Amino acid sequence: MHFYVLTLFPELIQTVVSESIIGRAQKKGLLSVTAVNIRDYSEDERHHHVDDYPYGGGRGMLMQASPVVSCCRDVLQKTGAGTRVIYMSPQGKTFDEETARELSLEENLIFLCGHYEGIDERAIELCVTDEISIGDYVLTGGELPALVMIDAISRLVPGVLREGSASEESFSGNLLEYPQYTRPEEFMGLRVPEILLSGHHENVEKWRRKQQIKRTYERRPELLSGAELTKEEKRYLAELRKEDCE
Ligand code: 4HQ
Repeated sequence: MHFYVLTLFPELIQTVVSESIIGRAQKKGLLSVTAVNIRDYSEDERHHHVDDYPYGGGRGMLMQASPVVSCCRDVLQKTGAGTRVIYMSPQGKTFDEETARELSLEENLIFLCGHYEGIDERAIELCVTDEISIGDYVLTGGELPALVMIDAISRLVPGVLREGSASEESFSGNLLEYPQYTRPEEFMGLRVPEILLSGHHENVEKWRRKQQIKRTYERRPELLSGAELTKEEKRYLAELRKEDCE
């Protein structure tokens, strides 16, 4: 899997990657992250400017279409014309685990990161295949969202995590995680649930599933419609709902 990040802040990308599990995966040869400096494609040979004032007025500066499109085409020449180009923007579809899974099947991905007030719409029209948001809030640049996506996608690439840990966690299966405990058995008067000390593996698994269902019901009930529950688990959920009505 090869990620290309088109940005005005290439060092920010490289620093985060080198300090994380993604960097370790890169060393193992499982993936690569290449930051491409849009400024290197500036038409302004004197000052390497890549931004200008918006037509029609308004606050701030916009990234110009030309350096963005040149930069993007340069990368597409390497990766192939069919490569998906993702523009990070609050106007996009909200990123989730399903999208991460789908994108993890691609050989190459290009992330376009805007700064200032955004990018000239024509560059988006000409280059972008997917517009994606990481959530309903406004950031100063697309770099952190691109890194969030790269992190979520990378952990799904075989070999990046140890076997099994990517599939069992929150959102695979549409249930939240169960609570976890490590030593000591008692901390500030709070004991580890007795069942976890019992050594009875089957009962532990049942307890954990119930905890997942309870948490999801309490905190993110809208996820439950996408969860696959056994007959017994459905009965437990019905019990929780009934208790709530009382
Ligand atoms: N941006 N999810 C970059 C975001 C954002 C988000 C605002 C994108 C500023 C320049 N991107 N522009 N939320 O807030 O992806």
